[in-house]
Amino acid sequence: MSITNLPLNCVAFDCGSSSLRTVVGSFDGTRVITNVVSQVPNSAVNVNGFYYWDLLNIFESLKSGLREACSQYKKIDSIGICTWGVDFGLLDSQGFLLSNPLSYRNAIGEGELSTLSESERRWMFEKTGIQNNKINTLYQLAGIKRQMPEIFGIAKSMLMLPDLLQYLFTGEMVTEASIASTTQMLDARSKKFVPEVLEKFGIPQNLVKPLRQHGEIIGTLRQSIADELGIAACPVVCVPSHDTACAVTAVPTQEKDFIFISSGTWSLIGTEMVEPVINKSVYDRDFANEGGVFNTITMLKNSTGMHILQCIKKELEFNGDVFTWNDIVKMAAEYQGDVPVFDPNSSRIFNPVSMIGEIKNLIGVNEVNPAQIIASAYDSLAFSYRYAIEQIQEITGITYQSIYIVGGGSQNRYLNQVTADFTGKTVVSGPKEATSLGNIGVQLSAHWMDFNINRIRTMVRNSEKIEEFTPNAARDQNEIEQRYKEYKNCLP
Ligand code: LFR
Repeated sequence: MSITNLPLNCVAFDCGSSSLRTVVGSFDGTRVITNVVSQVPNSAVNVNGFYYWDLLNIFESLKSGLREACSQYKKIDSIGICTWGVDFGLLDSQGFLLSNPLSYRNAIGEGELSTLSESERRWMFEKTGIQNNKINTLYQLAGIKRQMPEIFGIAKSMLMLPDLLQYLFTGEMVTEASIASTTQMLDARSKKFVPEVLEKFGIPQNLVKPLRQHGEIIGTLRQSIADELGIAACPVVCVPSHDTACAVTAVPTQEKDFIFISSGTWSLIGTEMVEPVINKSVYDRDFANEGGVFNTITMLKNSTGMHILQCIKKELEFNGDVFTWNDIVKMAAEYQGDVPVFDPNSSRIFNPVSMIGEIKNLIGVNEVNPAQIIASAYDSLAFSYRYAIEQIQEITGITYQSIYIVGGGSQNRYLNQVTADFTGKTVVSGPKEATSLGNIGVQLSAHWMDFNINRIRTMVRNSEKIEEFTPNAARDQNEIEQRYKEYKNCLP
């Protein structure tokens, strides 16, 4: 493809566990203007004890997002799809979907992981570079094999969610390294599936699909969909289809060594590397060498993020009251009382019936004061960031000066300031549309070979509002240190 017909309009589908977004990026040769043409809520549906993703609704929502994009822009040059990690669909030999994809919030993988001995866990990390997390595709697949043997028995293909959506849009069954790394079946060094790992869990080798490179064309929009939407069929590009990898692509820096926090439902705290680091130091600290853009590695900690606040907000709204995110932040900012801290990664708040109730128990208070719960949640998140960043510095031996917070959560100015205060580092926040910008940036590399990572990041910096937060010198340092100690005492 060539970059002759500017502006180029790229559609990025950004599917998150709480919203499905269609974003158009219009690139004029220097800057990109993003426009969210559609955003609809997403959530897992509980059926008979299992949480499922409503794939048909997701697909329909993306199609109507595309229809809207076409009606606003007339010419669409390409499409890229990304979603959250680890979840997948199983298909039979004819390519029919066998069930709605399960959600990683099910406990199905937990039992499988818990049967592994310490040496097996180490072996898994050594083979893949990925931390042993119960949500990883591999453990979910092993759980399906045990609990849903009939479905597993006739499955001939496993497609990760973005791969599955790409298949529905183009008919091509492929995968790519960033999303495939979240399976814990890929070797972070060679970016190839590890036969011994699949074998160990009885996963057929041909269940997984061939990998494509970022910037390659995966296929063309099915003619039937183009006809249905009344648009011209356009190419679908292989982008980092894991949302975290896309978000890191759009970190607005030219530094080689930097800390990122991709802030959304999860907070992914890490640094970008050329090669994976697969050693005891990383294993002991529970970091993962996930696949990044253009064969880089995002060495990161999977940490709880806005999920806590999303659950609190839902609970506060249960009786029909409405709280905006500004209301939530204001409650924390204005709260004057005691702010106890807790471990945001406690298994007790992974998928609780009542988030507020569990936090109340974790911080050991008798009365529920929503402002206190929210302030505790924000401070605990900021301490969890500091802790993870210290661990990264121990692993790499580098002292980082700034923290780049990208994604929807980067708009939370209150949390940005607390993070700067608790870490003593400058927080650079934005862009909020990092995932879509990364997706669009890699699509541009399909149109224009010279569009490498530096150019993508320069384009982001040229296009987006970036804000800086420096540590507030007026805050009592002794008090921060004392509370950080209390935070560390809560950790397992
Ligand atoms: C963030 C994310 C994380 C992944 C989690 C579950 O949206 O993709 O990277 O660990 O969701 O898939």
